[in-house]
Amino acid sequence: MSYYVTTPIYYGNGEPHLGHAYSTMAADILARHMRQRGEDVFMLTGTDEHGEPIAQAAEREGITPQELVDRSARQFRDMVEKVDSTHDFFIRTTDRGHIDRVQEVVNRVRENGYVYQGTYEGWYCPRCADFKSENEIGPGDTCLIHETLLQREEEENWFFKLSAFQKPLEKLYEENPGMIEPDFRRNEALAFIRSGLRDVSLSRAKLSWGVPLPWDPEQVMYVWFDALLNYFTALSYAREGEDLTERFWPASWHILAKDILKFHAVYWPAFLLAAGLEPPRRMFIHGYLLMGEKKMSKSLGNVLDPFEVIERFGADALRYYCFREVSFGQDGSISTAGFEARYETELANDFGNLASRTLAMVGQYRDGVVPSAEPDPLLTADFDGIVQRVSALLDQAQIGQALEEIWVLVRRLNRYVEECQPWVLAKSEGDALRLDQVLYGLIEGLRVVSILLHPYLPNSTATLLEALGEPSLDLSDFGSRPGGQSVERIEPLFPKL
Ligand code: ME8
Repeated sequence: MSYYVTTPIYYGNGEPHLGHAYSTMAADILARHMRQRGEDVFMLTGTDEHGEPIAQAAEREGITPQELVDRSARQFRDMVEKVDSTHDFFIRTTDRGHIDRVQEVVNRVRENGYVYQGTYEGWYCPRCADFKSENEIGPGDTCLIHETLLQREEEENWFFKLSAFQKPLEKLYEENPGMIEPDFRRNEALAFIRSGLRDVSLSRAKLSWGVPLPWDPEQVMYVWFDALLNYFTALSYAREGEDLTERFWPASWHILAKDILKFHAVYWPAFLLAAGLEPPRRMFIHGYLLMGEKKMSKSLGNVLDPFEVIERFGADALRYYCFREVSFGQDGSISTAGFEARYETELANDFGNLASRTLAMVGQYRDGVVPSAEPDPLLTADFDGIVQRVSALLDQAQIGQALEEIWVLVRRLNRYVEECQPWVLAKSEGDALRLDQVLYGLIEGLRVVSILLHPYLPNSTATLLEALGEPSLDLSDFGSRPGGQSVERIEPLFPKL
């Protein structure tokens, strides 16, 4: 099966912060898990590099927009690499391949009769890059999101007949209830659509930093259409000399936060339908990482720098913490104190110690060779169906719940050590077979959870699996590997801070 997962493309005038890292890590966890299942996976992340705010930021700095986005793309690329994202392509909307494909698609939309010329008059927020409807305007003609003054705009440009898609979109979401997750976001999107869709500008006349309309190069594409199309265009040029569209379109999942729900749930499928293309299968709308009560955002200046966090805790800890602390789909507060607490109690103690202790005991009592034994029925029962449960949850992009399922077993293995007290069994020859069984069960349990945890903790699980003599990342049931392997002791996986 082919599996295609995307993140939003991040604004090329911003600096990466943990909120951006969050979406990319989420998509990466899904991608890694699906690869473990042997699926044909493509993951996409990247930067959104056109539009007015970028042109303005460049002007303020006295550099060209291209220079600005080159710098920003470097920072984002660096960030996604630091969080150990295994994306298959990093798209930039200034890529020639993207621009060419956008022009092709917009031509199709026009040929299909969904484009006309008109006069736009209304309120516009350059920071949202969004034309505001009546219910989106705050007191004193301000943007409800940025609390800044809106601009009154009047210009001749090209319109997209969004109104023609009101019924088709209603039908699409009614017939595909799982298309937007969580469910309350689907309801929000449907309510917006049912309240009536008005046509929207497809182009801007006063801007030059964008994709020119093929039939009227004086105008550039409205940046949201240009940006949304990245999910589609990337497939056409990500691999030189190969078009992956047939293989991967429509996307399995778009991952994004609620701030851009409207664009993804309304404009995006409408535009695809207008071009005669298939809409995406599903989108998952996650919440915000908050600092205290506030959204972490560049304009509020309360951002956690992922580079600093990784420097201190490591990428694994960051990936783990974000999906453990915050329920995926909801808003949730994060803090340095919270990082420290989970790092110590869960990563260092629950998981790291379990691994060190188990390997040390096999070293001490069995010369470093995993004993062959019948799996302990107590553990077999607890592990029963875990691979299926985690897979089913990740099929629904339930990243936090899947992690919780796995962690229950990490805790179970810790209790098992306490219950069985291998150090007592080791004292009497008569308990040798039981000790074999206990050590086998611990190693086997560690192996199964490490494989399942791999998408979350790619580095530490790779170290551990190597020490366990397990070369494969394929999902595997408890008890399916017989003993006999040599195992090695390891340094603490999560050293004390
Ligand atoms: O909106 N918590 O780009 P952007 C969680 N270019 N996620 C967060 C977050 C937070 N505090 N802050 C940002 C754009 N994000 C457009 C997108 S897509 C075709 C174009 C994540 O740089 C989250 O995924 O403002 C959010 O939707 C995205 O970054 C917005 O990134």
